[in-house]
Formats: sequence, C-alpha cells, structure tokens
Amino acid sequence: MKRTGGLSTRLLIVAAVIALALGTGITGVEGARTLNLFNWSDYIPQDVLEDFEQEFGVRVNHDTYSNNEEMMAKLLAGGIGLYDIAVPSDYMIEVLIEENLLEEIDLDRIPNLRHIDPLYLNTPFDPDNRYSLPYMWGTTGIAYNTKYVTEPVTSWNDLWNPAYRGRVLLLDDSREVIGTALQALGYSRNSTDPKELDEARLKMRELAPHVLAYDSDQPKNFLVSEEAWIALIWNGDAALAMEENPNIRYVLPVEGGGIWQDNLVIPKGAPNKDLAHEFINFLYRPDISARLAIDNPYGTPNKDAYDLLPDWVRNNPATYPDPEALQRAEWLTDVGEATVIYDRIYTEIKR
Ligand code: N2P
Repeated sequence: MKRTGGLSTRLLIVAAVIALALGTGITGVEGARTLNLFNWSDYIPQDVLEDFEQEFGVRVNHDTYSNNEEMMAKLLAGGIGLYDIAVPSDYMIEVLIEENLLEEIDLDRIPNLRHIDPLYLNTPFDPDNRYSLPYMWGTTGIAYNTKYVTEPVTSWNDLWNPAYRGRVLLLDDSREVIGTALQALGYSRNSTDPKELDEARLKMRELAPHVLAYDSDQPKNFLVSEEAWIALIWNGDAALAMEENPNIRYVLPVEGGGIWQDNLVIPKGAPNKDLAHEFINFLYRPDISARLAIDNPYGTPNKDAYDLLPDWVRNNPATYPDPEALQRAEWLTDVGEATVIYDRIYTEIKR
C-alpha cells in the first residue's frame, strides 16, 4: 500500500534516522557481545535472560514497551541502531517491512527452527519469514470475576453494562481498544471507514467514564486484587490472573474477539546481528520455549516445547481455546493512513 500526505513525513524521518545511525556507526549501549532486547513488558522470564548471559558469556540490556505503537515511536525517536531484537505483532510487522526498518534474518543460522510448527510460519504479514519469526500467539477477549459479574458474559457489549461502572479495565492499546468498540458495533477491527470509526469514537466515549485504568503492563494485578471486575485483556495475562484468583474466567466474545502473533525481528542497524541470531536460536530450544510459555501462558509456536508443558498450561482453555472460537477471532492488519484517525480517537478517549 502506498502512503501519501502526512505519512510521507514519517518516511522522511525514518530515512534520516537510519542514515544517522548507520553513518555514525552507533554500536549499541555496551558495544559488542551485548544483546539489546526490546520486548513487551513482562513477556520473558528474567532467569531465561540470565541463562543466555551465562551460556554465551554475554550481557543482555532489556528495555520494554506497552504496545506496538509505543515500540514504533521509541524506535523512530532514536531507537534505530540501538536494538538487536524487538517483538512486534503481525500488523506492525507489515508497517516495519514497508518502512524498511527491519534487517533480514538468515534462517540457516537458526537450526532450532525445526522445532517450530509450520502453522506459525509463512504468515500473510511476512510470507517467506524474511524479516520475522514467531515468538508467541494469543487472543484478545474478556476476563471477569464471577463474584461481581453474575450475569453471563458473552459479548463485548457486556463491558458497557452500567453495573460495572468504575470497575472496567482496558488494555493500554489503541488498536485493541478501538477494535473492541468497532466489533461491538458489528464492524471489523480493521475498519478504515471514517463513519464507522466515528461511531466507535462515540461508543468509547460512552465507556470512558466507567474505566478504572488502561494497563497493558500488568493487567492481571487489577483482576487478582478484585479492583477490576471485568476487563479487555490478552489471554495469557488472563490465565495468570486465573491461576491466582479462582473466581476469574476468560471468554472470547460472540463478535469474534482478536487473534494475534508476536514475532522476533532484528531492527534496522542492529549493532549485534550475530548475537541476535544466536538469541533466536536459543529461544527456540524446546526447554527454553517451554519456560517462556509457562511463565506467560500464551500459545507457543514451538511444537516440541508444547509437549514439555505441564497439564495446567496445556489444558488451560484461556491459552488454548476451542478451535471454533478461534475461527471467529479476527486478526489486526495495518490500517495505513487511517492510523492517524485511530491515534486521534485514542488520545481523545483517554484524556
Ligand atoms: C505480555 C504482553 C502480551 C503481548 N505482557 C500481546 N501482544
């Protein structure tokens, strides 16, 4: 898709930032043999990073972000040439590829790729895995506490029930939040129609006064403490909350809900591309992939790690929902120039 108007400014900035990073030979925070990792908050166990440091005799710098848009903003605001690995979702991979912000991955240097289920490879957003490899996958749905939410929860519209005023938790994520309003209205999570987006804006303005918090970093805490009764949330975080509080349930709404895949990429100008490849290969060891998927019960793309998972993870309906519900869930895709509208709506509803 070609971009024009406002977005061409973004392209110019991108080009300038890359030129600067490459031209000045920035080598990353601590020079060679340091892996500079840029990942979602709370998405990789600290002891896995420590094991990598030990086994490879390297250091890991770990910075985090709360959503794809924050990752992109930080990359553009000086992050190019700093990071060796980032973990964007599907639709953001499309944008990163189009903006030429990713290095190619040399698949021959990832022998542990053989453990990855082909189901998660050759995706529509990166058909030949030239730039990305799967990290984990999951869904976006509703978690609720049966102690306070006694009516059945089946639809996104249940978030709008006035009985839950002040007790609604939302992810801090523009595409997830606006996508929820769109689906609640019967539209696609990827709508670019200004009229539908305006309806979604009004729908979210209705919900905003009921919202306790927008949080993508530790959403489970609000549920476990029972401050929040109902939440727009990712399944792995819901599964963690369910582990600590038996009153919590997770459902995919009748409107479909979301399905997504997060992916390992090497951002343009990465100072330690070799180490980035070694890190991906390390994460794909079945024992390591299993540790990731136990610490954060999201779906693992590693078929040989799946066999190592304990029953409570493998049989967790939040993590591995029934195939029929998965069929209805909708992927996010790049909305191109409508991104500006999404950003504007999100700023308006959160203020
Ligand atoms: C876990 C982050 C989940 C990423 N804290 C959702 N794409």
